[in-house]
Amino acid sequence: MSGKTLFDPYTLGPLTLSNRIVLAPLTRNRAGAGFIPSELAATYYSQRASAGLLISEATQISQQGQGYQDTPGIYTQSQIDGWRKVTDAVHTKGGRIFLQLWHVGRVSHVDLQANGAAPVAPSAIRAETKTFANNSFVDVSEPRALALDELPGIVNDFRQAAANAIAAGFDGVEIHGANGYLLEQFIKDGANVRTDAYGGSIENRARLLLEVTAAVVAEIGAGRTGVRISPVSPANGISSSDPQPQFDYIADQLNALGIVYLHVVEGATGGPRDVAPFDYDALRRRFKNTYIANNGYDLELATSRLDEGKADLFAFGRPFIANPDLVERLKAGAPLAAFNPATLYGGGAAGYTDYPALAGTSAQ
Ligand code: 8OZ
Repeated sequence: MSGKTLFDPYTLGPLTLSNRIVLAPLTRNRAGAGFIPSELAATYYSQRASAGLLISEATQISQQGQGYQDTPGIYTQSQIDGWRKVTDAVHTKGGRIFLQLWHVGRVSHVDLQANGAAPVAPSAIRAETKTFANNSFVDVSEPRALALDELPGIVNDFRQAAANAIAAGFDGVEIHGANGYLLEQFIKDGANVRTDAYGGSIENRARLLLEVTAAVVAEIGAGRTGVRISPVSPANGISSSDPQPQFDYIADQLNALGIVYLHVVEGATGGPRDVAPFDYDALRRRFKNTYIANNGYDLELATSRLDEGKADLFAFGRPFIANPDLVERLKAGAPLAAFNPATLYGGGAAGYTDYPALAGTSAQ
């Protein structure tokens, strides 16, 4: 027994977190015109501010990086101003919040792209997945392969978005390298058949993620930069023939860049943890800074993994939707409310900001 509990403070780079429970990024599709976070977003995040760290919903770094209807961006001044209301509300409650930086790559639809252009990808291979556009679920569009000379522009969009996040008052950023989106499309050979310096070998396929991470670190500092990965998740029609050596290499390289945390979706995103063999403990040992574990955790599993030293922080996603005071409920052994799937994506306050806290807790 280590004696540590989930409810003890934790030092994350320059920040002191009040506990080891993290709000996982959750897409809620409630941004307003101009892809600006809604006024309700400030309420939603501040209701959950008793988590040690909040990670925002995935937020596109450019119009090209958008793949779903009504998701927020971080590439215009109005979006920065909208997010400022969120960060102020969270900080007023004593919370800490990172922004998740997102480029969907091929998981998009021509109706979400400028002038109806094709979405971009490492290779012109359409994903077997659907997205939500024009108020309905639709197949994603056929992508076009990015030219080599377009990649510096994407790295720069991530860098600028990180600067914008700091301007909006975020405590740091998380680079979305998971769930079948652009950076993972480069990493995994099911989506990347390039023959240039960004395809083929493990090193080449990791290159874009590592260049993006280095650019973000140079812009805002390693102590404010985290990365999320999902080594064996099949999310959004992605596949990999060699996840263990691929992600062992990535963990080593991210370690060398000095980033503050590695956030790992263990298993299939939102699904079974044992979807494919993978040695997460090996990643944890290679990466020397904070390891955030995610996917299907409950208090019992998180407590035992903490006790075994297998992770430092634990990200809870779905349990936070209907339990804004999840930290207090877990601590008290109180029952957890179930969320309504019908109000998960899109809409207004219903199913977003109207889940009550238990009487007497800080999330009220
Ligand atoms: C659910 C619906 C839309 C997007 C992810 C950003 O899986 C997402 C997402 C989740 O990382």
